[in-house]
Amino acid sequence: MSFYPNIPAIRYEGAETNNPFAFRWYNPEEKIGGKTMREQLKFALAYWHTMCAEGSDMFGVGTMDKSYGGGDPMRQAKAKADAAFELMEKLSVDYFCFHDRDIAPEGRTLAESNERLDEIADYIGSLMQKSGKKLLWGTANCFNHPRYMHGAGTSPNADVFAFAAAQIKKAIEVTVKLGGSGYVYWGGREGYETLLNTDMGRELDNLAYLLQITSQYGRKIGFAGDYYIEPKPKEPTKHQYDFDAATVCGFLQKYGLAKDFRLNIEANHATLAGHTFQHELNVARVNGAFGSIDANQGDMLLGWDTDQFPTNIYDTTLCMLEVIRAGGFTNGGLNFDAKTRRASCTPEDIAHAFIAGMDAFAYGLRMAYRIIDDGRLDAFVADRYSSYESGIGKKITARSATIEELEAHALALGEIPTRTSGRQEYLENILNRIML
Ligand code: XLS
Ligand code: CA
Ligand code: CA
Repeated sequence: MSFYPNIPAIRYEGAETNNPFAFRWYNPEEKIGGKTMREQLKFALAYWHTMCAEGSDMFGVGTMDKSYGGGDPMRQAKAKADAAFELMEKLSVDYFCFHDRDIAPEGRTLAESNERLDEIADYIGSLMQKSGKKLLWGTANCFNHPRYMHGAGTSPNADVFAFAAAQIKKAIEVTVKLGGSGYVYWGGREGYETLLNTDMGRELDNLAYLLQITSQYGRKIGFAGDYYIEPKPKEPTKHQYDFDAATVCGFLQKYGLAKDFRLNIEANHATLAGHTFQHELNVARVNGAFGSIDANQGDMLLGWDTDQFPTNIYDTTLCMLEVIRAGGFTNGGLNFDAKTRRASCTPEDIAHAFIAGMDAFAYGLRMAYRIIDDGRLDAFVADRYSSYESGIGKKITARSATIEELEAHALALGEIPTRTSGRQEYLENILNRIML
């Protein structure tokens, strides 16, 4: 039985094709930079958006049918898994990501939820074996249920903290069982609305403790992949603790978690933090914390998390440039944490959304290598800092310059000789010339 009879298997047909159900830029087996595009890009399907979200918003109910034939919730969960694997196969998407509650419905008790999760995880495990699809990362949904209304690890209620720890323990077990290469902590409601009722110091200490004990447990049961924190500045809470990449790196260092955690950078969250996607990736990289990516885009005219499929080829190009400079993905990949618009309500819309996102990133990968091969941008930056390669600059670079030496050097300089241009517009021209 097919859940997507109108979606054909999507193949690469090249830039000239007019077939709306074909890739123009994503050619999975083509080698670029010594690796296949499939290996370089590691696309993943986000179970919650693609398989679960029905298009509801604050003003209206769902517009899409994601009931997979309906009936008992466990039957539906299995049908949903069948549908997910059919879709991944047709789209040539090799990985997927899920929250515990996306794949199996929550039960009346934690024990019942765990049993359901085990049953569906085993079912998904058998589909993975048959298809060769892999789990990029798992996570726990510790933000949807009303028990988490004041946070999970940052809840003022210790019982809620314990419940969250137990839920995450189970989600890590399932991730390990399915061979996941990552585990994500997105701080759903880990933040606050008003300091009138909030002890921020205690909440941050507790959050760090939750990460410590759950991540250590994962190592104990054999999790060898990466833990990621996914920064986001706001929504649902006004002040999310994991505001942006820089904030999270500081947090990880303060609590001794930097060795074990990397970042999962989401494009739309960068926008909400007032940063570019590239900035967030760069911050992760220079802190040795680059890990994985939630690939989507926001709308620059809207102040919320629209989670749109990415189509902006400048952003995908500059993103892939950062990924290459970080040495490429190891355990991470490009997860389409994105959904079709509420008014795009057919399965075919989902296919077009994935094709658009995959082609935009494949194009970005091609352009990123073109930029590197061209060499002008790298040469410009190297030249801009060349004063650090000789004389006093070399001593600064070697951290051997004394303050007295620097003073003597400065006194001898008189006026600093030239105003040098940063040549931004010249460089923007180069970027366009390489890309167009
Ligand atoms: C929400 C987040 C979330 C995480 C996983 O804005 O993007 O979906 O990626 O919990
Ligand atoms: Ca995300
Ligand atoms: Ca988002």
